[in-house]
Amino acid sequence: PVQPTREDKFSFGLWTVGWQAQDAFGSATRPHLDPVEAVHKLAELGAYGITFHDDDLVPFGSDAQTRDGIIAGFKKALEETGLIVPMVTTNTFSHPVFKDGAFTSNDRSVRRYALRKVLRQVDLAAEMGAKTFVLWGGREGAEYDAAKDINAALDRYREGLNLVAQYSEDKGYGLRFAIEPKPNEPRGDILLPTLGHAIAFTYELERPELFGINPETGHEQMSNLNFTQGIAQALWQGKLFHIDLNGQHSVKFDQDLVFGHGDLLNAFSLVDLLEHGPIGGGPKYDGPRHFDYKPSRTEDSDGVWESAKANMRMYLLLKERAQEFRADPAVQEALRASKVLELETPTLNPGETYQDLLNDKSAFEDYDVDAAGAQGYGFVKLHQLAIDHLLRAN
Ligand code: GLT
Ligand code: MN
Ligand code: MN
Ligand code: MN
Repeated sequence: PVQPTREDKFSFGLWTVGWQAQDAFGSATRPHLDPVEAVHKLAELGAYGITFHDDDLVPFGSDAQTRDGIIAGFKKALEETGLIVPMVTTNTFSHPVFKDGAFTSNDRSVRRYALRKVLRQVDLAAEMGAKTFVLWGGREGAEYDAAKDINAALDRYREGLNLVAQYSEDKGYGLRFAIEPKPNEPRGDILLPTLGHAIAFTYELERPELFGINPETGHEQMSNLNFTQGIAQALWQGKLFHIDLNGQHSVKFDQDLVFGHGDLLNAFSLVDLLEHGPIGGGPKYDGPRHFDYKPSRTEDSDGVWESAKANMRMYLLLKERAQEFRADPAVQEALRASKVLELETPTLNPGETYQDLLNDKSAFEDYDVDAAGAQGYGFVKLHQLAIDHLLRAN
């Protein structure tokens, strides 16, 4: 049962398994990974998809002939393995030209260059059959308050995203765009730092229905937020277009650990939500289970593939535990006792008005607030049942 299959919809960024482990303090510890080899290896391990930035596949600055050759070789590997490309994205953060941002650089010529780079990748997304286009604005931000006019930067961010969506629509590509939030790193502060900021921003765009989000576990946890709760809200708002799964231990640098190797309890509730939807019913996520992690710098290439496997294994193990949790009669009983399912019932009766509510003495004048205040909700018992399932202690 913990053997991944295509139906599990597991996908990996080329930049994840391909990361050579250069960090701010040290150089690469692993050799370059050929994208063609990555395709074959991921297919062998049971993934169904691979995603990439333009520069992950075709080195920055390659000439047209080199680019065409690499893309053709990559496509051939996809055909041979049946792996698909559900999502692509653009690197608008590595080259020094982007050091003050891409769509929101103070330098207008940089913004125009960034738009051209993204439009070229939109074409490739369509060519590869991708459905989702991710935009992580890692350099859109500042270290110094006086250095960035946030009002103008948000105007330019909006201008850029509107243009990209217009282009895709005019070409008939049918892409959906997913903004990926992150609070900081590499910039001191990044624009659209949390999923809440990003969702709100999509409603300021010309075509809000084309824009959703691609939240990453660790990025929300870097802000000390509850990832499962954020995902539940994104689903509720119809904005969960894609997801980046990984592991993080609370508030520190972006760890990009294997999924579940950080906050395990939150990973359990997340898988339960993704697989089963809200406990009382509601919108479910049907997209790729995309891992955006970094194989630790200590690992050699065997360790890279072990860690790729670990992501899928963690997800499937948590899925099993969550299935048992939902099916357990003791859990059903605890949910009832905790009134969790009572939250589905609207607060007013059908057709009831505020006047009816004002006339209802049982709701206020005769209401026994002391009795209601004294009741226990039994949440700890419910939570312990979840942990018992997680630890297989039932
Ligand atoms: C970069 C970032 C990730 C994003 C990638 C998409 S790039 O690796 O750290 O979180 O998902 O641009
Ligand atoms: Mn990510
Ligand atoms: Mn990250
Ligand atoms: Mn990352």
